[in-house]
Amino acid sequence: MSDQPLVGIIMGSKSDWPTMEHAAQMLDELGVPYEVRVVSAHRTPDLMFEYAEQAEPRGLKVIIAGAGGAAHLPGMVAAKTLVPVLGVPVKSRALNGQDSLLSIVQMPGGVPVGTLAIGEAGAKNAGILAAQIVANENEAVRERLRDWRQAQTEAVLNCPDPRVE
Ligand code: RP5
Repeated sequence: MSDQPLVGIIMGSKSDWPTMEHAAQMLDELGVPYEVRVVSAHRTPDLMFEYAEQAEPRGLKVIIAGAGGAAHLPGMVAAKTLVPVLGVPVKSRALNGQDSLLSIVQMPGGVPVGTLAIGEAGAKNAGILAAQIVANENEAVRERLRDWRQAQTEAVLNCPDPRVE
């Protein structure tokens, strides 16, 4: 596979990275090329629109957008591109990410954002879901996803006693 990024991971602030790196880790594990950028809806609005407009011509197949608090980034990017946008609500300091979740999930009909869970699990699942979207046109990624799922299942089945590490 070429190194041309197929997934764009963007986030509103550097402070979102400890959450969003879980999406990147999944894409590393599944061998999906991606790029990572800080793109803020509020602090760099012009960059946000440019990123969204250029996503499709640059060959991105999925955008994972993480943001916290007044989390407008995923929705505003979705408004400017047909590339599917997965939104990750980052756990905010004030409201534990409930504000982020509601900001991202309550899109008006007609402009969808696929919203994941708050925090690390959401970022991890966004990485897996992005790989699944890429796998629709990429058999190698599909095979790696199949193996990864199988390994996850076996890890549970092989260790049914919760007291054993
Ligand atoms: C949002 O504001 C970011 O996505 C981040 O989660 C939150 C706080 O940003 P910082 O003040 O840490 O830069 O735009």
